[in-house]
Amino acid sequence: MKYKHFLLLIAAAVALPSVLLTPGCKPHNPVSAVEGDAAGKVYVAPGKYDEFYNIVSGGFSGQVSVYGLPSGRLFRVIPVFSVNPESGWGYSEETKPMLNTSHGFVPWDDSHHIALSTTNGEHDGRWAFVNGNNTPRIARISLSTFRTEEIIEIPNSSGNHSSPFLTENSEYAVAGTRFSYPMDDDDSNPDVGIGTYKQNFKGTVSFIGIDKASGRMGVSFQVLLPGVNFDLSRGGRGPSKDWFFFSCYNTEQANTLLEVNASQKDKDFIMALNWKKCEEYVKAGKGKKSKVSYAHNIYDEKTHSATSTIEHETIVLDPKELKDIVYFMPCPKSPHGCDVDPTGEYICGSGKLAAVIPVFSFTKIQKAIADKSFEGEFDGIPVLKYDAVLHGEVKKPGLGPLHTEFDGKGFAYTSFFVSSEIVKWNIEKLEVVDRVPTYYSIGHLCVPGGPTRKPHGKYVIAYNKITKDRYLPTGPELTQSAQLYDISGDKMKLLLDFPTIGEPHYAEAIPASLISKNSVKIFKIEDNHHPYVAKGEKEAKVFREGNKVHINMTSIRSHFMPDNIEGVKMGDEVYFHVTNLEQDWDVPHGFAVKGANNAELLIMPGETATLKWVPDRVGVIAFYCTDFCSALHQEMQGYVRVSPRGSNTPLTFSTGNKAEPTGATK
Ligand code: K7E
Ligand code: CUA
Repeated sequence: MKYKHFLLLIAAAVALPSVLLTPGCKPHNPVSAVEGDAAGKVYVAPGKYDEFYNIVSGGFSGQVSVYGLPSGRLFRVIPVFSVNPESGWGYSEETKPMLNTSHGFVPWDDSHHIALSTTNGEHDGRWAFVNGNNTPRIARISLSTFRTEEIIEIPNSSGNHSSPFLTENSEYAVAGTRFSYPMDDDDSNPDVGIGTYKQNFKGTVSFIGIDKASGRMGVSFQVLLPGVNFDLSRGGRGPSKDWFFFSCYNTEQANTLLEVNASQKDKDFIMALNWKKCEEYVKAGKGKKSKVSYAHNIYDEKTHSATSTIEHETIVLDPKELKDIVYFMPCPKSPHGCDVDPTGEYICGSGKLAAVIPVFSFTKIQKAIADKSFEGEFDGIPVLKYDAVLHGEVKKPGLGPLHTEFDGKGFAYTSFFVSSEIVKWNIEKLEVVDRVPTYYSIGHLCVPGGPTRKPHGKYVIAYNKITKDRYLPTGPELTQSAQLYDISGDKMKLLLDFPTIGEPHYAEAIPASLISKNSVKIFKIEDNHHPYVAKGEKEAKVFREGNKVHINMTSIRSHFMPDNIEGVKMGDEVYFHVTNLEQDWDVPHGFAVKGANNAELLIMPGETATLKWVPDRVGVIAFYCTDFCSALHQEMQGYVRVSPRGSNTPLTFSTGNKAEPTGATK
């Protein structure tokens, strides 16, 4: 809800009419808002499937959630930047390295934007990318396993907000600094006065290369920029595919009370950046090496384990020297969204405090650059003339525009936070053709395929910041809310409210047919190369390495092998490496041991996962399967005997031995 107070105060500061001070507070009658056969349009009968996956950022939850459309049913929460004890994400030994950073283990982040991979500007159903704002990172999620496969930290950055938007063929994901800061090229953040913003603070945008075959990411190059706030971005497409566009605010370069001091100028900027040219300059050796340190974390499906490597170098381009890579375009006022239409010709800026929506023309931008139609420079970067690059302005569209999506039929849909509505307008003619209220104060919105060359259309979904009276009250904290509108006709029609997890910011929706056919059902046990795997019960074993006790354990309906372990002593570190031997879809086993101060394990068929446990008392401790896997799930249990330090209880293990446990020790 961060914009609420911001906009309220700003509204006061710029003396907008006081009617604006209560965004979305006017109670609408929720019943009268829906008409006709709305229920029939969202009803997905039992046993039937939804038409779209809706992949939604979790905001301050740090995760990503997956819903079906049109039903709004929640299918999955994918752990990304935040630990998730439910599945052991960030707690199991295999996944801990995924949350490593140059600051050490960071168990949380703030994720705002989803980018689904595209080929030729169209959804290809391979990966979802999502940004971590706070400790700058980008994560890549596989859309066949719905798991996070890779997380890369962004060096020379603070507040990774304009991220992880993609180029047309997913060559790069971008990462722009929201918070500029004093930056030296040896990765130091020097100890200078905060008041020296104008002299010392810098921004960067980074291009994170994505390998076509594997999806592996790497920091390809960074562009050093003036100290302003980079907010949002979009890659060009079609004719503009070599370019990237970023909205910039705080061109006042204020370092305090930004709500007032960064709202002084009538126009800030949209930055146009030619990434193809940058690529050429990097190849020609025009970049400078910068010493940095950033974590690069990869989850390997073969070993079911992640590794984290700290990398030490990036290449930085300086547009003060390389004059033809970056241009600023004036954009009214404090722009947030910066969205490119499906043709790639039009770039829409959404000035949070602007009374118009400016639409820029890519053709005109190219001409203005060729003609050197500059009104001056900002910190060494040429500023193009507003009139020379403008296609036109949508007049009086609403209040507090944030984001724009497209339906591929020549219409744009812009979210308005302050006037709490979605406004549909004609891109060519710049005319408003329809508006609907949102309940309340919409942030992002999503048209399926909206940011691609070929939108799938059909719906627009609003992700609202304020829920108020929409659901049964649950104390001071209410669920966040999404709303589904039908856009198949001339007029938008509200169909459905559905609650969401965390604070959704951007989301994408993609036809289910592009993803469901590739969904992984099991991991093949013969392909499991985990160092502590037991590929069958005969391979189960317990062995000691100093004070570490490794238990290579198997689980299958409905027992563990072994289920009786003796010879663990106080002072030992116990590693339960549990392999789920099932080769059947949807038969996970869980694992929990009393007093474990981290999490459970939830192990998929064919997978191995490890829980570290340091016993804190002598005795016989139970462990059990946490996932109701079979009729005899309640029988799926075992015991570990913990003896005093220095005792001579031999290390033994067994399953099904009614007498004394026996078994080889290593
Ligand atoms: Cu508008 Cu972080 Cu994309 Cu949220 S941002 S609303
Ligand atoms: Cu295995 Cu319950």
